[in-house]
Amino acid sequence: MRHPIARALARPLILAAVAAAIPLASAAPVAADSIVVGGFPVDVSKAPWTVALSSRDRFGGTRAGQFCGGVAVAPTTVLTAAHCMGEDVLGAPPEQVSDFRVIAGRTDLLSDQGAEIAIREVWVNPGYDPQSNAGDFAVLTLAEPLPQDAVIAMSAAGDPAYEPGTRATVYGWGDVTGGGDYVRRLRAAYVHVMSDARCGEAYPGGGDGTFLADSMLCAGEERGGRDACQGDSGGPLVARGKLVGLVSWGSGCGRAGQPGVYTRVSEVMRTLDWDGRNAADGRHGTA
Ligand code: 4AZ
Repeated sequence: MRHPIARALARPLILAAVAAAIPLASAAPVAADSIVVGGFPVDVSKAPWTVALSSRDRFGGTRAGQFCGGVAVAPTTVLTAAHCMGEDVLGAPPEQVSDFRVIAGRTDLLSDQGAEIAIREVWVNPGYDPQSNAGDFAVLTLAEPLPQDAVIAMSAAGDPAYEPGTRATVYGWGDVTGGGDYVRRLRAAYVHVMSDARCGEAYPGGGDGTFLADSMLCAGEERGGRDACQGDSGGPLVARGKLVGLVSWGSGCGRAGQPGVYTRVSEVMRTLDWDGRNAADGRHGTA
């Protein structure tokens, strides 16, 4: 079952359970090796625009408070999932989470690599629909800029990166098994962009959710095995060197015939009136 509300409710509970069960974490070596799901370790220097969202007050310090992913698209602009900003996740409106930070340039959450940057403004897409999960994105404005080489360009509508079959990579610190096994170190997984027709078949509506091609994009493997999972939400899906998706939802993780569903970045650009000229300093249609 992948209704957004249930997922948002489940996340903090699962993270709390993991925090309480640290000694057991090492009791699942098979799960930890097997796989973001089906992935491999990656150094953040290979994907410097991948950031972690953190609140130690809310999620505890065992994994530096990481609860979602994000992606820098300009020095002071980070995109994430709207559902990561829900009160059911954060316990309060995001502006009231006083230790809410973006962690940038850090592979191992428990290292002191990179920087923890305060958030000056949170803008949740007013078109986000928590029932359907359409429009699942939010814009964070950072209090201090990231280096220009730590940002990634967004892929506009019509870019060949959206063509079905294109190889893409998803990044995150989320669950590696679907069983609540959150990791300390950044991981990546190779997946393929799927056709809207195929995705509509996978999620025709009902219990597993509805694929809406205007605002969503699917990626995965026909046989399953490689996917984003809980805790990866808001993080980047990259194809042909550009951002095409933000981790949003899916039925389980890595299941055959149940690809990961991503926020379609061309739709984010359209909503923000983002045309590349404003990319350098993060000005967008909402400023
Ligand atoms: C989640 O709950 C979630 N397999 C994110 C991505 C996927 C499933 C669930 C895709 O945040």
